[in-house]
Amino acid sequence: MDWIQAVVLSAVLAVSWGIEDLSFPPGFRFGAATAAYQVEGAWNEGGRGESTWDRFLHEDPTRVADRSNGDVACDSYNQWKRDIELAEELGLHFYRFSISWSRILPTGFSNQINEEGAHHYNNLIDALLEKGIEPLVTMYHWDLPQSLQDLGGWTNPLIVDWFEDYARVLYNLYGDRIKHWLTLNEPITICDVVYNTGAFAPGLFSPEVGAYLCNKYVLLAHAKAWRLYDEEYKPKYHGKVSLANQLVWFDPKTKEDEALAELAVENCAGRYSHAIYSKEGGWPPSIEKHMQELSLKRGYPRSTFPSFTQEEIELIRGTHDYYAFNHYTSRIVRPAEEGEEFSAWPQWDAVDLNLKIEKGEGWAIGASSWFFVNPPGIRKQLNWLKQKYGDLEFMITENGFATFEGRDDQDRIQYYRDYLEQVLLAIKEDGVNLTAYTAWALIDNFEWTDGYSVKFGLYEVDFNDPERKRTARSSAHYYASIIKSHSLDVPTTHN
Ligand code: PSG
Repeated sequence: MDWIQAVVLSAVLAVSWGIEDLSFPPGFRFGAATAAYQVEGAWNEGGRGESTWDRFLHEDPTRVADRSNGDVACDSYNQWKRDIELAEELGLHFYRFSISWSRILPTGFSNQINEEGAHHYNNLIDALLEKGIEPLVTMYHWDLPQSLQDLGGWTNPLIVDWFEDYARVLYNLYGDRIKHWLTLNEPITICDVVYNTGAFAPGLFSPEVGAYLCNKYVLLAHAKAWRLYDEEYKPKYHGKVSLANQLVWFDPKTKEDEALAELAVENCAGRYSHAIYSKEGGWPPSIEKHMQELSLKRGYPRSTFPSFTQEEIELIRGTHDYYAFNHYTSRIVRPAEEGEEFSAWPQWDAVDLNLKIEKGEGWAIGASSWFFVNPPGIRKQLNWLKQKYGDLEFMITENGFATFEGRDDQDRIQYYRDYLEQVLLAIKEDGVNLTAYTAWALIDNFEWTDGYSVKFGLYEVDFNDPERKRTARSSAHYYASIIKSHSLDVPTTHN
């Protein structure tokens, strides 16, 4: 065959079977993640204040499937050295963890810094750096100080300032050593999951008002924390600050459903991206219009979906140094049929969108009720973001698979392989500037309302053992071999 045929053939092969060169670009980085409430335990040790998740689960244990809570969790507050050993074993370039707000500021406010808590994260950060592992810090992964919740939490506009004060404390304590910050983990969970269902702490149900107030204040809180860093800390520390969005991908069921699927993507991704990353700022116009009309239809005399002032639009616009997102799953979108209940993500806004989301045919499922496997979704999501917001630096800050018990987790290996292949395609075929990938999670942990029954860890944790012994799963060996060879061209048989 001549060279033209050879080029055509290799292009066809690349498209139909993935790519031949399975190596990651030089400089591409691999990490793994956890979050404070899910792993630390020690809920009342070392001067830590009460958080919303403590209160929520102490008040009513039936809120979690197995009636468990994060009081002890993986005991990582005491066993952080062991966690770092695991990170080292995997060969991680970075470890993403979150800081417990009430461990640093027991009153929620920065009038009083808990030295013991501050010391804990100093130890963790220094020990990681000693091993050459970058600490990537999430400032807020859902464990709000209860004291601030008592004042209205994310529906009180003053939280924008409280969060900025907390961010300042963190920048002062750790800014000299942290190069990547995430202000907030998953605004969609902080606001929409919380107020649409009441299933997450603080257990309030206010989908038509509370969720929307929260939508606005999380964006302002992020923006203020970003600007504070940009003005006062970036000149000396040169770090980067972003937030981690949770993005579910939506595919249209048929060609006719494309506009509907686009609306679903905008409702999930655009809701917390447009204000920050788009050129014009503010809410995505299609979503703002829909929400305002919806409020009036619901009988409110004015829209319950808060608009932004021009000043607020300017405050939020451009507050990013990279685009970070967590991605696990996809949905198929079609119009709801006569008499059929609507569904969306976030759920509450499905009303009037005439929209139904469901599992795609042939998609595998994970151990969590929401977990549908569709690897091409991650590539489409990256392309959508690039097309919408430009050629940004992207980082995947969570991706991983939910299983039940078992150490030889071939299904998790398959998930990582297939999603990482799509990641490679996005980088190599589509030219997406993706610089990092994070596995959720380093270790099994408290999986919110699923408790300890659903496992995400590369390492198994024995929750019956007072020492919370950690043991590598097959997927840990697999992930380590990918990192070591900097390529997906490694055997998937590991045990
Ligand atoms: C992520 C994605 C969905 C639901 C929940 C999450 N989804 O697509 O429907 S939560 C997210 C979180 C972390 C969790 C992890 C696994 O940041 O704390 O443990 O993913 O659920």
